[in-house]
Amino acid sequence: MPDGSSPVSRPSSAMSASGLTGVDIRHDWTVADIQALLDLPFPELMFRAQTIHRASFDPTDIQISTLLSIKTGGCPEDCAYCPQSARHEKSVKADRLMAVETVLAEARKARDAGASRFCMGAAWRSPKEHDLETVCAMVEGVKDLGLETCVTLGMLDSAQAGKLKDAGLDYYNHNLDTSPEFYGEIISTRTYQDRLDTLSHVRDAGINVCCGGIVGMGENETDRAGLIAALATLPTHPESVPINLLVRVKGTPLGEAEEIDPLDFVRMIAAARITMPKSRVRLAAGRENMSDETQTLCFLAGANSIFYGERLLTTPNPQAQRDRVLLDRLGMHTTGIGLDAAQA
Ligand code: SAM
Ligand code: DTB
Ligand code: SF4
Repeated sequence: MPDGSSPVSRPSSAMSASGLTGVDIRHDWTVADIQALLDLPFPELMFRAQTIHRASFDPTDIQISTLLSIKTGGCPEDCAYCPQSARHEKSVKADRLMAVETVLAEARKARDAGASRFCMGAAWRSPKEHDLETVCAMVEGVKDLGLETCVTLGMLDSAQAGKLKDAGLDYYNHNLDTSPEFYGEIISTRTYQDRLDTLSHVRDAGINVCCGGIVGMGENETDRAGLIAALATLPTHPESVPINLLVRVKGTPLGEAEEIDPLDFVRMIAAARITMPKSRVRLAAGRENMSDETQTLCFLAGANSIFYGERLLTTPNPQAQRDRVLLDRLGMHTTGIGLDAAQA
């Protein structure tokens, strides 16, 4: 334990001096602090995560986002986990940017199925000006349908972030992916600092930040703590924090990565919840092969958002029906346009 302010000796934020329901937002988390959290006995970690979760959120509430790949494959970057990189042995077929109308038809379907946010992803290093105009038209159209909008297009400069803001964009997804130390093992074509720069351009433009990472890429526990520390020490915590379990795609360098202990994944969710008390923590990719029981533990650890709909970008996600049954079994409900209303 590093010092007296370690997570173990520190009072839980919901019981802190700021009052019973006061939430203490810290930006000074160290890797050692997070490592101490990850090492807590499981019941203690879960208790802390739940206490903090309940101080800011209804624990039965889940926000749902639906993803669409608006420009698939052919990406020049070399992210070792990604099936869309043109540098891997078997990458997915490259498509052109979708037409605005096609995207809007998909967004309408997502809205009618109950999603509150529509996230559009493009396999780009960064958007070209002409393509950015098309994406801005998509953002405007999706907003007109009453959905929140999110896009993930790679690196942005501040002028590009400003254009997306002017189009009405609500969230920009750009992940740190892993710790600064492990990052170089996974991606060589852009730096950690490039990612931090994009995040600050997005933040400065007044767009909400969606930023998280991936677990299960061969990183060690210190790297996992390092990812959470990097997220929780951003000048403002991301509003959304997607924690992805690596989807192992054959033909990518991480296609045969070793499976991780599901309880270690739950620990990462809990650490994200404890360190970023007001953020929506998303149980993101990797649910397709996750048991209902592991997903339930993630919700108990403070995850309160999921990707909903049978596809992520290029890989499968649980069928909507499976998610509805699970949430129903747990007595949980969704925010925004309720599933029940959407099904009625
Ligand atoms: N090209 C853009 C970029 O990388 O910023 C946007 C799309 S990219 C697919 C968005 C994020 O998806 C990545 O940063 C990564 O965190 C996540 N991702 C990609 N492939 C994944 C996989 N196989 N398993 C889990 N997450 C993955
Ligand atoms: C995020 O953190 N996870 C999503 C979203 N942001 C863009 C992407 C997951 C992709 C999983 C692999 C695929 O379907 O291609
Ligand atoms: Fe390209 Fe994004 Fe995939 Fe990296 S994660 S290869 S940047 S699509």
